[in-house]
Amino acid sequence: MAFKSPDFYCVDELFSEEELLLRETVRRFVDEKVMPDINRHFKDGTFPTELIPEIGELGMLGANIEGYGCAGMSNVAYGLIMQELERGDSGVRSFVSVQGSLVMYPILAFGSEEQKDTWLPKLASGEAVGCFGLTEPDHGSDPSGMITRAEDKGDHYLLNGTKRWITNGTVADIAVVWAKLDGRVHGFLVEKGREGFSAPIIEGKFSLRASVTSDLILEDVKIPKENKLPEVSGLKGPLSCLTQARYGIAWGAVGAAMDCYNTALEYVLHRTQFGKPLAGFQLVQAKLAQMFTEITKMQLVCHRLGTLKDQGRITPQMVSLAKRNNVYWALEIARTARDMLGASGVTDEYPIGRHMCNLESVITYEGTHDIHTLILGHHVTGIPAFK
Ligand code: TGC
Ligand code: FAD
Repeated sequence: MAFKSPDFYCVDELFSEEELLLRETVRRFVDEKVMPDINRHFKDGTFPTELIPEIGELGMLGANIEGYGCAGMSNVAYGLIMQELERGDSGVRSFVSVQGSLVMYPILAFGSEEQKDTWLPKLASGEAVGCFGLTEPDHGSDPSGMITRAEDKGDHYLLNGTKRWITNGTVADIAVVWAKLDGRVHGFLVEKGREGFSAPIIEGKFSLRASVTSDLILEDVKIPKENKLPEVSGLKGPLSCLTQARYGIAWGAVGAAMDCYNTALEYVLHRTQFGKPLAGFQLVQAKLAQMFTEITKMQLVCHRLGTLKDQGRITPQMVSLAKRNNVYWALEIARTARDMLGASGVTDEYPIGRHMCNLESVITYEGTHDIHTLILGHHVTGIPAFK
Protein backbone atom coordinates (compact mmCIF):
# COMPACT_ATOMS: atom_id res chain seq x y z
CA MET A 1 0.00 0.00 0.00
CA ALA A 2 1.39 3.48 -0.92
CA PHE A 3 2.58 5.48 2.10
CA LYS A 4 0.33 8.33 3.17
CA SER A 5 1.72 10.87 5.61
CA PRO A 6 -0.37 12.13 8.52
CA ASP A 7 -1.53 15.66 7.65
CA PHE A 8 -3.85 16.83 10.43
CA TYR A 9 -3.15 20.57 10.01
CA CYS A 10 -3.37 20.44 6.19
CA VAL A 11 0.33 21.23 5.83
CA ASP A 12 0.17 19.75 2.32
CA GLU A 13 -1.76 22.86 1.29
CA LEU A 14 1.35 24.90 2.08
CA PHE A 15 3.50 23.08 -0.48
CA SER A 16 3.56 24.05 -4.16
CA GLU A 17 2.40 21.56 -6.78
CA GLU A 18 6.02 21.08 -7.83
CA GLU A 19 7.04 20.30 -4.24
CA LEU A 20 4.24 17.75 -3.85
CA LEU A 21 5.16 16.12 -7.14
CA LEU A 22 8.77 15.88 -6.06
CA ARG A 23 7.67 14.34 -2.75
CA GLU A 24 5.68 11.69 -4.63
CA THR A 25 8.67 10.91 -6.84
CA VAL A 26 11.02 10.47 -3.88
CA ARG A 27 8.34 8.56 -1.97
CA ARG A 28 8.03 6.09 -4.85
CA PHE A 29 11.82 5.81 -5.08
CA VAL A 30 11.98 4.96 -1.37
CA ASP A 31 9.14 2.42 -1.58
CA GLU A 32 10.44 0.72 -4.69
CA LYS A 33 14.22 0.98 -4.34
CA VAL A 34 15.14 1.57 -0.69
CA MET A 35 12.61 -0.44 1.31
CA PRO A 36 12.98 -3.83 -0.40
CA ASP A 37 16.68 -4.22 0.46
CA ILE A 38 17.34 -1.95 3.42
CA ASN A 39 17.14 -4.68 6.08
CA ARG A 40 19.80 -6.70 4.29
CA HIS A 41 22.09 -3.66 4.13
CA PHE A 42 21.41 -2.87 7.78
CA LYS A 43 22.26 -6.48 8.75
CA ASP A 44 25.37 -6.58 6.57
CA GLY A 45 26.53 -3.12 7.65
CA THR A 46 26.69 -1.87 4.05
CA PHE A 47 25.45 1.25 2.28
CA PRO A 48 23.29 0.58 -0.81
CA THR A 49 25.82 2.03 -3.27
CA GLU A 50 23.74 0.63 -6.16
CA LEU A 51 21.25 3.47 -5.50
CA ILE A 52 23.77 6.31 -5.94
CA PRO A 53 23.33 6.83 -9.73
CA GLU A 54 19.53 7.07 -9.40
CA ILE A 55 19.81 9.38 -6.38
CA GLY A 56 21.98 11.58 -8.61
CA GLU A 57 19.64 11.34 -11.62
CA LEU A 58 16.68 12.39 -9.51
CA GLY A 59 18.57 15.57 -8.58
CA MET A 60 18.80 14.78 -4.86
CA LEU A 61 22.53 15.54 -4.46
CA GLY A 62 23.03 19.23 -3.70
CA ALA A 63 19.37 19.65 -4.67
CA ASN A 64 19.14 23.23 -3.37
CA ILE A 65 22.29 24.40 -5.19
CA GLU A 66 21.97 26.45 -8.40
CA GLY A 67 24.22 25.61 -11.37
CA TYR A 68 27.11 23.12 -11.73
CA GLY A 69 24.67 20.36 -12.74
CA CYS A 70 22.58 20.74 -9.55
CA ALA A 71 18.78 20.80 -9.49
CA GLY A 72 18.40 24.32 -7.97
CA MET A 73 15.30 23.34 -5.96
CA SER A 74 13.77 25.39 -3.14
CA ASN A 75 14.87 24.66 0.41
CA VAL A 76 11.38 23.38 1.18
CA ALA A 77 11.68 20.90 -1.72
CA TYR A 78 15.11 19.88 -0.43
CA GLY A 79 13.58 19.32 3.02
CA LEU A 80 10.87 17.08 1.58
CA ILE A 81 13.56 14.95 -0.09
CA MET A 82 15.22 14.52 3.30
CA GLN A 83 11.91 13.63 4.95
CA GLU A 84 11.12 10.95 2.40
CA LEU A 85 14.63 9.46 2.41
CA GLU A 86 14.73 9.17 6.18
CA ARG A 87 11.34 7.46 6.14
CA GLY A 88 13.33 4.79 4.32
CA ASP A 89 16.46 4.87 6.47
CA SER A 90 18.55 7.52 8.25
CA GLY A 91 21.63 6.09 6.52
CA VAL A 92 20.30 6.96 3.08
CA ARG A 93 19.37 10.47 4.21
CA SER A 94 22.80 10.80 5.82
CA PHE A 95 24.50 9.94 2.54
CA VAL A 96 22.59 12.69 0.75
CA SER A 97 23.05 15.19 3.63
CA VAL A 98 26.79 14.71 3.74
CA GLN A 99 27.24 14.92 0.00
CA GLY A 100 25.06 18.02 -0.43
CA SER A 101 25.45 20.00 2.79
CA LEU A 102 28.88 19.02 4.02
CA VAL A 103 30.84 18.50 0.80
CA MET A 104 29.14 20.38 -2.06
CA TYR A 105 28.09 23.35 0.09
CA PRO A 106 31.63 24.22 1.35
CA ILE A 107 33.04 23.83 -2.16
CA LEU A 108 30.29 26.12 -3.47
CA ALA A 109 30.50 28.66 -0.65
CA PHE A 110 34.24 28.69 0.00
CA GLY A 111 35.89 27.05 -3.03
CA SER A 112 37.74 28.47 -6.04
CA GLU A 113 36.05 28.43 -9.47
CA GLU A 114 38.38 25.59 -10.43
CA GLN A 115 37.40 23.54 -7.37
CA LYS A 116 33.71 24.13 -8.13
CA ASP A 117 34.06 23.17 -11.80
CA THR A 118 36.10 20.08 -10.98
CA TRP A 119 33.98 18.67 -8.19
CA LEU A 120 30.40 19.95 -8.12
CA PRO A 121 29.10 18.32 -11.34
CA LYS A 122 30.61 14.94 -10.40
CA LEU A 123 29.24 15.14 -6.86
CA ALA A 124 25.79 16.17 -8.18
CA SER A 125 25.56 13.15 -10.48
CA GLY A 126 26.93 10.74 -7.90
CA GLU A 127 29.94 9.94 -10.09
CA ALA A 128 32.04 11.11 -7.12
CA VAL A 129 31.32 10.65 -3.40
CA GLY A 130 32.51 13.03 -0.70
CA CYS A 131 32.99 13.09 3.07
CA PHE A 132 33.46 15.79 5.71
CA GLY A 133 36.14 15.44 8.38
CA LEU A 134 35.66 17.66 11.40
CA THR A 135 35.33 15.39 14.45
CA GLU A 136 38.46 13.89 15.99
CA PRO A 137 38.94 11.13 18.56
CA ASP A 138 39.47 13.71 21.33
CA HIS A 139 37.39 16.60 19.92
CA GLY A 140 33.71 15.99 19.16
CA SER A 141 31.33 18.59 20.56
CA ASP A 142 34.21 21.06 20.81
CA PRO A 143 35.90 21.04 17.40
CA SER A 144 37.80 24.22 18.27
CA GLY A 145 40.36 22.02 20.04
CA MET A 146 41.18 20.01 16.90
CA ILE A 147 44.70 18.64 16.62
CA THR A 148 44.85 18.05 12.85
CA ARG A 149 47.41 20.42 11.40
CA ALA A 150 48.38 21.80 8.01
CA GLU A 151 51.91 23.12 7.53
CA ASP A 152 52.84 25.49 4.73
CA LYS A 153 55.81 23.93 2.95
CA GLY A 154 56.23 26.56 0.27
CA ASP A 155 54.79 24.86 -2.82
CA HIS A 156 52.44 22.50 -0.91
CA TYR A 157 50.73 21.85 2.45
CA LEU A 158 51.52 18.88 4.68
CA LEU A 159 48.55 17.46 6.62
CA ASN A 160 48.76 15.39 9.80
CA GLY A 161 46.03 14.17 12.13
CA THR A 162 43.12 11.79 12.64
CA LYS A 163 39.42 12.36 12.07
CA ARG A 164 36.85 9.96 13.55
CA TRP A 165 33.24 8.95 12.87
CA ILE A 166 33.33 10.21 9.30
CA THR A 167 30.28 9.27 7.20
CA ASN A 168 31.21 7.90 3.74
CA GLY A 169 34.95 8.15 4.62
CA THR A 170 35.99 4.76 3.23
CA VAL A 171 34.04 5.15 -0.02
CA ALA A 172 34.75 8.84 -0.64
CA ASP A 173 36.66 10.12 -3.65
CA ILE A 174 37.17 13.48 -1.95
CA ALA A 175 37.38 14.46 1.71
CA VAL A 176 36.79 17.98 3.00
CA VAL A 177 39.24 18.00 5.91
CA TRP A 178 39.30 20.79 8.49
CA ALA A 179 42.73 21.47 9.95
CA LYS A 180 44.61 24.26 11.71
CA LEU A 181 47.09 26.28 9.70
CA ASP A 182 49.04 28.73 11.87
CA GLY A 183 46.41 28.29 14.61
CA ARG A 184 43.36 29.01 12.41
CA VAL A 185 40.91 26.46 11.01
CA HIS A 186 40.94 26.00 7.21
CA GLY A 187 39.31 23.53 4.83
CA PHE A 188 41.35 21.29 2.53
CA LEU A 189 40.30 18.97 -0.29
CA VAL A 190 42.04 15.62 0.07
CA GLU A 191 41.57 13.20 -2.82
CA LYS A 192 41.38 9.45 -2.29
CA GLY A 193 44.69 7.73 -2.97
CA ARG A 194 47.01 10.49 -1.78
CA GLU A 195 50.11 9.02 -0.18
CA GLY A 196 49.75 8.88 3.62
CA PHE A 197 45.95 9.16 3.51
CA SER A 198 43.76 6.20 4.53
CA ALA A 199 40.14 5.80 5.64
CA PRO A 200 39.55 2.55 7.55
CA ILE A 201 35.95 1.64 8.28
CA ILE A 202 34.63 1.69 11.88
CA GLU A 203 32.97 -1.65 12.68
CA GLY A 204 30.52 -2.63 15.41
CA LYS A 205 27.82 0.06 15.18
CA PHE A 206 24.32 -0.91 16.28
CA SER A 207 23.05 2.30 14.68
CA LEU A 208 23.21 3.69 11.11
CA ARG A 209 24.38 0.29 9.95
CA ALA A 210 23.36 1.05 6.36
CA SER A 211 25.89 3.88 6.32
CA VAL A 212 29.67 3.74 6.09
CA THR A 213 31.46 5.39 9.04
CA SER A 214 35.24 5.73 9.06
CA ASP A 215 38.40 7.16 10.50
CA LEU A 216 40.46 9.47 8.28
CA ILE A 217 44.16 9.05 8.93
CA LEU A 218 46.51 11.70 7.58
CA GLU A 219 50.23 11.00 7.88
CA ASP A 220 52.41 13.59 6.15
CA VAL A 221 49.89 13.95 3.33
CA LYS A 222 51.16 16.37 0.67
CA ILE A 223 48.39 18.60 -0.69
CA PRO A 224 48.86 21.07 -3.55
CA LYS A 225 48.31 24.71 -2.59
CA GLU A 226 45.22 24.91 -4.82
CA ASN A 227 43.45 22.27 -2.65
CA LYS A 228 42.84 24.73 0.21
CA LEU A 229 39.36 26.27 0.24
CA PRO A 230 40.38 29.90 -0.35
CA GLU A 231 37.33 31.81 0.81
CA VAL A 232 37.06 30.96 4.52
CA SER A 233 39.10 30.69 7.68
CA GLY A 234 38.04 30.10 11.26
CA LEU A 235 35.49 27.77 12.80
CA LYS A 236 32.59 29.50 11.10
CA GLY A 237 33.64 27.62 7.92
CA PRO A 238 32.75 24.13 9.17
CA LEU A 239 30.00 25.42 11.47
CA SER A 240 28.13 27.03 8.58
CA CYS A 241 28.20 23.68 6.76
CA LEU A 242 26.67 22.11 9.87
CA THR A 243 23.82 24.60 9.73
CA GLN A 244 22.96 23.31 6.23
CA ALA A 245 23.11 19.68 7.29
CA ARG A 246 21.16 20.23 10.52
CA TYR A 247 18.39 21.84 8.47
CA GLY A 248 18.04 18.63 6.42
CA ILE A 249 18.16 16.46 9.54
CA ALA A 250 15.23 18.36 11.08
CA TRP A 251 13.13 17.37 8.05
CA GLY A 252 14.52 13.85 7.92
CA ALA A 253 13.45 13.17 11.49
CA VAL A 254 9.83 13.77 10.46
CA GLY A 255 10.09 10.96 7.92
CA ALA A 256 11.43 8.43 10.44
CA ALA A 257 8.76 9.49 12.96
CA MET A 258 5.97 9.11 10.38
CA ASP A 259 7.08 5.63 9.45
CA CYS A 260 7.13 4.55 13.12
CA TYR A 261 3.75 6.16 13.82
CA ASN A 262 2.04 4.66 10.75
CA THR A 263 3.46 1.22 11.50
CA ALA A 264 2.32 1.33 15.13
CA LEU A 265 -1.16 2.61 14.23
CA GLU A 266 -1.67 -0.14 11.67
CA TYR A 267 -0.46 -2.72 14.18
CA VAL A 268 -2.69 -1.71 17.10
CA LEU A 269 -5.76 -1.48 14.85
CA HIS A 270 -5.31 -5.15 13.96
CA ARG A 271 -3.75 -6.71 17.05
CA THR A 272 -6.35 -8.02 19.51
CA GLN A 273 -5.72 -8.59 23.23
CA PHE A 274 -8.25 -8.97 26.06
CA GLY A 275 -10.98 -9.38 23.42
CA LYS A 276 -10.56 -6.12 21.48
CA PRO A 277 -8.06 -4.32 19.24
CA LEU A 278 -5.19 -2.71 21.16
CA ALA A 279 -6.23 0.59 19.53
CA GLY A 280 -9.37 0.54 21.68
CA PHE A 281 -7.48 0.89 25.00
CA GLN A 282 -7.04 4.34 26.53
CA LEU A 283 -3.34 3.90 27.29
CA VAL A 284 -2.67 3.01 23.66
CA GLN A 285 -4.73 5.94 22.41
CA ALA A 286 -2.78 8.30 24.68
CA LYS A 287 0.44 7.15 23.00
CA LEU A 288 -1.03 7.62 19.53
CA ALA A 289 -2.38 11.07 20.43
CA GLN A 290 1.06 12.18 21.62
CA MET A 291 2.84 10.83 18.54
CA PHE A 292 0.29 12.42 16.21
CA THR A 293 0.55 15.77 18.01
CA GLU A 294 4.34 15.83 17.89
CA ILE A 295 4.46 14.88 14.19
CA THR A 296 2.04 17.72 13.42
CA LYS A 297 4.25 20.18 15.35
CA MET A 298 7.38 18.86 13.63
CA GLN A 299 5.79 19.33 10.20
CA LEU A 300 4.87 22.93 11.01
CA VAL A 301 8.35 23.72 12.35
CA CYS A 302 9.91 22.33 9.16
CA HIS A 303 7.63 24.15 6.78
CA ARG A 304 8.16 27.48 8.54
CA LEU A 305 11.93 26.94 8.77
CA GLY A 306 12.09 26.05 5.07
CA THR A 307 10.10 29.14 4.13
CA LEU A 308 12.43 31.34 6.19
CA LYS A 309 15.44 29.67 4.57
CA ASP A 310 14.00 30.32 1.10
CA GLN A 311 13.55 33.98 2.13
CA GLY A 312 17.14 34.17 3.43
CA ARG A 313 15.96 34.84 6.99
CA ILE A 314 17.12 31.69 8.76
CA THR A 315 19.60 31.76 11.68
CA PRO A 316 21.75 28.89 12.99
CA GLN A 317 19.80 29.05 16.27
CA MET A 318 16.49 28.52 14.46
CA VAL A 319 18.01 25.44 12.88
CA SER A 320 19.24 24.21 16.27
CA LEU A 321 15.71 24.45 17.66
CA ALA A 322 14.34 22.35 14.81
CA LYS A 323 17.12 19.74 14.86
CA ARG A 324 16.91 19.39 18.64
CA ASN A 325 13.14 19.19 18.83
CA ASN A 326 12.48 17.00 15.82
CA VAL A 327 15.16 14.41 16.45
CA TYR A 328 14.22 14.20 20.14
CA TRP A 329 10.57 13.54 19.28
CA ALA A 330 11.37 11.18 16.43
CA LEU A 331 13.38 9.09 18.88
CA GLU A 332 10.63 9.23 21.52
CA ILE A 333 8.08 8.20 18.87
CA ALA A 334 10.31 5.34 17.70
CA ARG A 335 10.74 4.08 21.27
CA THR A 336 7.01 4.34 21.98
CA ALA A 337 6.13 2.62 18.70
CA ARG A 338 8.59 -0.14 19.51
CA ASP A 339 6.83 -0.71 22.82
CA MET A 340 3.39 -0.76 21.18
CA LEU A 341 4.40 -3.67 18.96
CA GLY A 342 5.42 -5.77 21.95
CA ALA A 343 7.87 -8.52 21.02
CA SER A 344 7.27 -7.89 17.30
CA GLY A 345 8.86 -4.50 17.85
CA VAL A 346 12.28 -6.03 18.43
CA THR A 347 12.40 -7.87 15.10
CA ASP A 348 13.26 -6.64 11.62
CA GLU A 349 9.83 -7.68 10.34
CA TYR A 350 8.95 -4.06 11.16
CA PRO A 351 11.10 -0.96 10.49
CA ILE A 352 10.74 0.56 13.96
CA GLY A 353 13.75 -1.05 15.67
CA ARG A 354 15.97 0.04 12.79
CA HIS A 355 14.70 3.64 12.95
CA MET A 356 15.06 3.63 16.74
CA CYS A 357 18.71 2.51 16.60
CA ASN A 358 19.47 4.93 13.76
CA LEU A 359 18.03 7.87 15.63
CA GLU A 360 20.46 7.24 18.51
CA SER A 361 23.17 8.43 16.10
CA VAL A 362 21.07 11.23 14.67
CA ILE A 363 20.50 12.67 18.16
CA THR A 364 24.29 12.59 18.70
CA TYR A 365 25.71 13.77 15.40
CA GLU A 366 25.53 17.27 13.98
CA GLY A 367 25.55 18.63 17.54
CA THR A 368 24.23 16.46 20.36
CA HIS A 369 20.83 17.21 21.87
CA ASP A 370 22.54 18.92 24.81
CA ILE A 371 24.82 21.03 22.60
CA HIS A 372 21.71 22.37 20.85
CA THR A 373 20.18 23.00 24.28
CA LEU A 374 23.23 25.11 25.11
CA ILE A 375 23.07 26.93 21.75
CA LEU A 376 19.46 27.88 22.51
CA GLY A 377 20.34 28.74 26.12
CA HIS A 378 23.07 31.06 24.83
CA HIS A 379 20.62 32.65 22.39
CA VAL A 380 17.99 33.23 25.07
CA THR A 381 20.26 34.51 27.84
CA GLY A 382 23.25 35.91 25.97
CA ILE A 383 25.46 33.84 28.30
CA PRO A 384 27.49 30.99 26.73
CA ALA A 385 27.50 27.93 29.02
CA PHE A 386 29.58 25.59 26.83
CA LYS A 387 32.70 25.86 28.99
P1 TGC B 1 31.66 30.12 18.36
O1 TGC B 1 32.65 31.07 18.97
O2 TGC B 1 30.24 30.10 18.84
O3 TGC B 1 31.61 30.37 16.77
C1 TGC B 1 32.76 30.48 15.98
C2 TGC B 1 32.35 31.22 14.71
O4 TGC B 1 31.40 30.43 13.98
C3 TGC B 1 30.13 31.12 13.88
N1 TGC B 1 29.09 30.07 14.08
C4 TGC B 1 28.32 29.60 13.11
N2 TGC B 1 28.22 29.91 11.81
C5 TGC B 1 27.33 29.23 11.08
N3 TGC B 1 26.55 28.24 11.58
C6 TGC B 1 26.65 27.88 12.87
N4 TGC B 1 25.89 26.89 13.36
C7 TGC B 1 27.55 28.57 13.70
N5 TGC B 1 27.89 28.48 15.02
C8 TGC B 1 28.82 29.42 15.23
C9 TGC B 1 30.16 32.16 14.96
O5 TGC B 1 29.34 33.24 14.63
C10 TGC B 1 31.63 32.55 14.99
O6 TGC B 1 31.88 33.37 13.86
P2 TGC B 1 33.01 34.53 13.93
O7 TGC B 1 32.85 35.25 12.63
O8 TGC B 1 32.66 35.35 15.13
O9 TGC B 1 34.31 33.82 14.07
O10 TGC B 1 32.30 28.68 18.41
P3 TGC B 1 32.53 27.71 19.64
O11 TGC B 1 33.89 27.10 19.51
O12 TGC B 1 32.19 28.40 20.94
O13 TGC B 1 31.48 26.55 19.29
C11 TGC B 1 30.25 26.52 19.73
C12 TGC B 1 29.56 25.15 19.50
C13 TGC B 1 29.73 24.23 20.68
C14 TGC B 1 28.08 25.51 19.34
C15 TGC B 1 30.08 24.44 18.21
O14 TGC B 1 31.38 24.06 18.36
C16 TGC B 1 29.24 23.23 17.83
O15 TGC B 1 28.22 23.38 17.13
N6 TGC B 1 29.64 21.99 18.24
C17 TGC B 1 28.99 20.78 17.80
C18 TGC B 1 29.92 20.05 16.87
C19 TGC B 1 29.18 19.33 15.78
O16 TGC B 1 27.99 19.54 15.54
N7 TGC B 1 29.88 18.49 15.04
C20 TGC B 1 29.28 17.85 13.90
C21 TGC B 1 30.34 17.18 13.05
S1 TGC B 1 29.79 16.73 11.42
C22 TGC B 1 28.66 15.52 11.67
O17 TGC B 1 28.27 15.17 12.72
C23 TGC B 1 28.13 14.92 10.46
S2 TGC B 1 26.94 13.69 10.69
C24 TGC B 1 26.42 13.71 9.12
C25 TGC B 1 25.49 12.73 8.69
O18 TGC B 1 25.85 11.55 8.56
O19 TGC B 1 24.32 13.16 8.37
P1 FAD C 1 31.33 14.24 23.12
O1 FAD C 1 31.53 15.60 22.59
O2 FAD C 1 32.47 13.60 23.85
O3 FAD C 1 30.03 14.24 24.04
C1 FAD C 1 29.71 13.15 24.91
C2 FAD C 1 28.53 13.61 25.80
O4 FAD C 1 28.91 14.76 26.54
C3 FAD C 1 27.28 14.00 25.00
O5 FAD C 1 26.14 13.63 25.72
C4 FAD C 1 27.37 15.53 24.96
O6 FAD C 1 26.09 16.15 24.81
C5 FAD C 1 27.97 15.82 26.32
N1 FAD C 1 28.65 17.11 26.34
C6 FAD C 1 29.71 17.53 25.58
N2 FAD C 1 30.04 18.79 25.88
C7 FAD C 1 29.17 19.21 26.82
C8 FAD C 1 28.97 20.44 27.53
N3 FAD C 1 29.73 21.52 27.28
N4 FAD C 1 27.99 20.51 28.45
C9 FAD C 1 27.18 19.44 28.68
N5 FAD C 1 27.31 18.24 28.05
C10 FAD C 1 28.30 18.14 27.14
N6 FAD C 1 31.62 13.90 12.43
C11 FAD C 1 32.17 14.46 11.32
O7 FAD C 1 33.00 15.35 11.42
N7 FAD C 1 31.79 14.03 10.08
C12 FAD C 1 30.88 13.03 9.88
O8 FAD C 1 30.57 12.69 8.75
C13 FAD C 1 30.31 12.41 11.03
N8 FAD C 1 29.45 11.36 10.89
C14 FAD C 1 29.00 10.70 12.01
C15 FAD C 1 28.27 9.51 11.84
C16 FAD C 1 27.86 8.79 12.97
C17 FAD C 1 27.12 7.51 12.80
C18 FAD C 1 28.14 9.28 14.26
C19 FAD C 1 27.65 8.54 15.47
C20 FAD C 1 28.87 10.43 14.42
C21 FAD C 1 29.33 11.15 13.30
N9 FAD C 1 30.15 12.28 13.43
C22 FAD C 1 30.70 12.88 12.31
C23 FAD C 1 30.62 12.70 14.75
C24 FAD C 1 29.60 13.49 15.55
O9 FAD C 1 29.43 14.77 15.05
C25 FAD C 1 30.05 13.51 17.01
O10 FAD C 1 29.87 12.21 17.51
C26 FAD C 1 29.30 14.53 17.85
O11 FAD C 1 29.62 15.84 17.46
C27 FAD C 1 29.58 14.37 19.35
O12 FAD C 1 30.93 14.26 19.62
P2 FAD C 1 31.50 13.03 20.53
O13 FAD C 1 30.94 11.77 19.98
O14 FAD C 1 32.96 13.19 20.59
O15 FAD C 1 30.84 13.25 21.95
